[in-house]
Amino acid sequence: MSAHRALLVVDMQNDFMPGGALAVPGGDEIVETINRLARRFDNVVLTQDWHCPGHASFASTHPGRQIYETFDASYGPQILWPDHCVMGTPGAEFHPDLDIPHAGLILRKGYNAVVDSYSAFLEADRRTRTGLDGWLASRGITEVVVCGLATDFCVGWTACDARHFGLTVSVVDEACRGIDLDGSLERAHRDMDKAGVDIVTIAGVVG
Ligand code: VGL
Ligand code: ZN
Repeated sequence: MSAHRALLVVDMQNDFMPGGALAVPGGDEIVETINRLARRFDNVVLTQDWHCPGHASFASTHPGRQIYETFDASYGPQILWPDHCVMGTPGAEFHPDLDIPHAGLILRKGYNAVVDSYSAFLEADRRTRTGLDGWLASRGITEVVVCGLATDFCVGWTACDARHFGLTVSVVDEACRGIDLDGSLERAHRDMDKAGVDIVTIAGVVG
């Protein structure tokens, strides 16, 4: 355990589990792994994808658009997703077996109707901060370990942005699962590598 280190558990929500609105293959397989991992951390942050109905990242919001198409949003390319993690719905709740009562912060993101936020640090406009950088800094945390869903979207963007804010960052690959849309998993690994994110095993993290 280290007081300067936090575990970021990304988007372990029902809609990203098999049978959910935006299912990530094997998403449910990592719940127990993450519960065990979290017991080794004093500082744990849970993130929660949290969209309003009619969110800009939903294909259903854009007449004539299809799911998984890329849409030219004001802030850049936006993949259009099935409606998912709508605030206050069961799909937005955490997996019922996620058991991390000592988590100190639940950070919601993506609640701005017109801007998505894969990253737990910066919204998709790449300017609006969620406040997580300040929360970590004010608690003296300089190192984050990232796990959860999905490797190639919210985990990858969160890990790269954590580097951008000067943190030491590792991603526990076996405690993540990806969506893999048009090569997105390979691209995420390339981006993380370039950003200086370490890909580690559980043994490598908890020793
Ligand atoms: C995510 C797509 C849309 C994720 C969230 O948690 O990786 N992916 N919203
Ligand atoms: Zn989302």
